Amino acid sequence: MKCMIAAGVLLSFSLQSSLVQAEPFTATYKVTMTQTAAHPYALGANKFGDLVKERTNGRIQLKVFTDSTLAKGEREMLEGLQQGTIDIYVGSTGPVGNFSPSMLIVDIPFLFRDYDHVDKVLDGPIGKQLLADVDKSGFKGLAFWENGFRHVSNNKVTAKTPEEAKGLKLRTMENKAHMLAFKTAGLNPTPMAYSEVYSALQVGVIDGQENPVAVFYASKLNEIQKYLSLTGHVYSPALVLFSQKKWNRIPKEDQEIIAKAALETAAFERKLNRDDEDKKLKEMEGKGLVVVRDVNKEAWQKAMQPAFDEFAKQFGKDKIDAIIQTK
Ligand code: EAX
Repeated sequence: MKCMIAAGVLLSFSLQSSLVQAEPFTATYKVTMTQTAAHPYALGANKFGDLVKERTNGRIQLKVFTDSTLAKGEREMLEGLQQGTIDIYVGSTGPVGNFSPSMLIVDIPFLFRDYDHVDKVLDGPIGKQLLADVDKSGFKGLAFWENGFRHVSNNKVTAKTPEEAKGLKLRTMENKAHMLAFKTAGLNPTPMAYSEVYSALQVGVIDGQENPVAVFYASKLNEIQKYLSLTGHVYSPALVLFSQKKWNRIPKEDQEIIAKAALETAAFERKLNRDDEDKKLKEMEGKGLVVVRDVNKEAWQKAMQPAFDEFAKQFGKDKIDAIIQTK
């Protein structure tokens, strides 16, 4: 009798546990970004979410929160990832070097020559290593997307040369490489969260800012900036990062689906960003923005060279050379 009861208990236990095991994993993750719904980040995140939803039969869904709604800036978003209060980050590498030091190397001015060079480095062994490094800082690095080549804008000068832009109070990201480069070039770099830039420009707390065309256009900075000078002084990669705390709770097969979808979306997001640049510039010119195309890039590069040399000391010239020599 006792034996039969024990067997019955055992049977119901094993039935229960097999029921628990059969329960499918479901989750909804929040994707956070400083950029607007019109920016390639958001369009990329929507596609990323569609792929994940489709490939998990709707078990895993992504919800996109644009315009800094979940945190005021990218640094705060990264802190949220570490704490597990924010799930997914789509943002620039700008502040990531403060958390994962090796990442700062990609933000050195005049390091990347063109988009082809960018793709070769970020999709090759160097990019893969940098992405793996962020996993030591509370993140799970999924993919490099794109923010773009950054250009200086302001209301005062055409900024064809750094001499002309001397003393300009320029908002930068919280990025040591950018701040040092602008300081070396004679400007007055002022780091600030992106969500504060529009109003700071409006009230004149800062004279200008620097960002890729896609950001400038999506945030309508042409409404409050007179000159956009195509300095292209630095390439700004974007990253898709998951909170490691959240990531570790996802079953392995689902992790693979998510990682693959983020990586696949990279080509789509980068293409969107690149294809529309000219069109966006022309449209803003039509509305009165002065796009300064004849910038003296050599003068900007020369003025930032001492900062470049400083980075060579910091990172090791061999690491910088490995990027430059990637063909
Ligand atoms: O990630 O803060 C910035 O200027 C960045 O370019 C932007 O947030 C995109």
